[in-house]
Amino acid sequence: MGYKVAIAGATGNVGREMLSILAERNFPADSVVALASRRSIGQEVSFGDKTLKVKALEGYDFSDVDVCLMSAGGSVSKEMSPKIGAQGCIVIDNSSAWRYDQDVPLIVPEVNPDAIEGYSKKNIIANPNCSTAQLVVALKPLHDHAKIKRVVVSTYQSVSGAGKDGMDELFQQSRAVFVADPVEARKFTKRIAFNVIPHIDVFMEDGSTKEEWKVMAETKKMLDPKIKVTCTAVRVPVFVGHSEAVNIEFENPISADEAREILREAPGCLVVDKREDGGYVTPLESAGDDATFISRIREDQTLDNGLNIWVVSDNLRKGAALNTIQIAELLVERGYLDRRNAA
Ligand code: 11C
Repeated sequence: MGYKVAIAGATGNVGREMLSILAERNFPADSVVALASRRSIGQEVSFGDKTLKVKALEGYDFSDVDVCLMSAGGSVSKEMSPKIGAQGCIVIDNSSAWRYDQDVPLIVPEVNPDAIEGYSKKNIIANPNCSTAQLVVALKPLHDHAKIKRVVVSTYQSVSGAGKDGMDELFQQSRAVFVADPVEARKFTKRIAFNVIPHIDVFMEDGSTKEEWKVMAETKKMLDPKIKVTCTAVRVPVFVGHSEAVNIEFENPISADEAREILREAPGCLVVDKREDGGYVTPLESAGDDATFISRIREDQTLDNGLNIWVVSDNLRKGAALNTIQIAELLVERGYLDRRNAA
């Protein structure tokens, strides 16, 4: 027997991706319901070769739903997830609303699968920020081998991280530049077409941005609270695929060759690292793929035990929808979706 799955926020970038990945991976679902805000009622979304009509999230009865994949934004999740969880349905939330709650596990299945056991405190599991997900997939196997002390990350984040409006703005501005129309910036603070913007999410008191803080806080929660992390997060005019230049300082020695071998064997990682023209992955090539690609692996001669790596992944997949569905698969594997049916 399969499960009943709800997708909340089914009309957004990530919700649509969730539907397509559920179908692609043959998730054992008997039925899938697409939910969104009232203004989307009646819209249609694709699920494999089927079309689903969107229903209202507000007021939906979750008492016979096994798992809700939530990508409806932080404030909706804050309000709705506890109510859904109280009906016995496990929520896997893609927003930042629950990630830092100590009673909510924050999970990347390749990194900290056992932490999922804590789901039952609130029946909520958090999915990390896209830039953290791909980072920890690459860091985990290296940390296991040589113990990471400090990480310095510079991100190059695509506009799809800011939703459909972000993608539309890059498209419209690029077009406007070519036809010499006035260029308007609405979603981003400055022009993103043919530019880069060192600002994602709100500013914090210490001058960093919330996106930079998230990378630090989430890496510590999932990987190791002792690791020091500092980040500069930058928006770039790329539609899909986040990239990261990562400098890592280790406690123990690790060579570039060892790191390459370790990463080749690591779950979720795909090493493309030829020291020649084009022998690395760019975000364009990562779009539509599940892997976290690692390139440009080299020793940092300015540190005793240091490496530089380049990490690229599709932010809508591993950074959001794919990771959420991998968490749902982990719930199935561990029998946690069967508990209610057994009760
Ligand atoms: C961006 N990383 O690229 C953000 C999007 O906390 O889930 C995801 C925000 C989050 O703008």
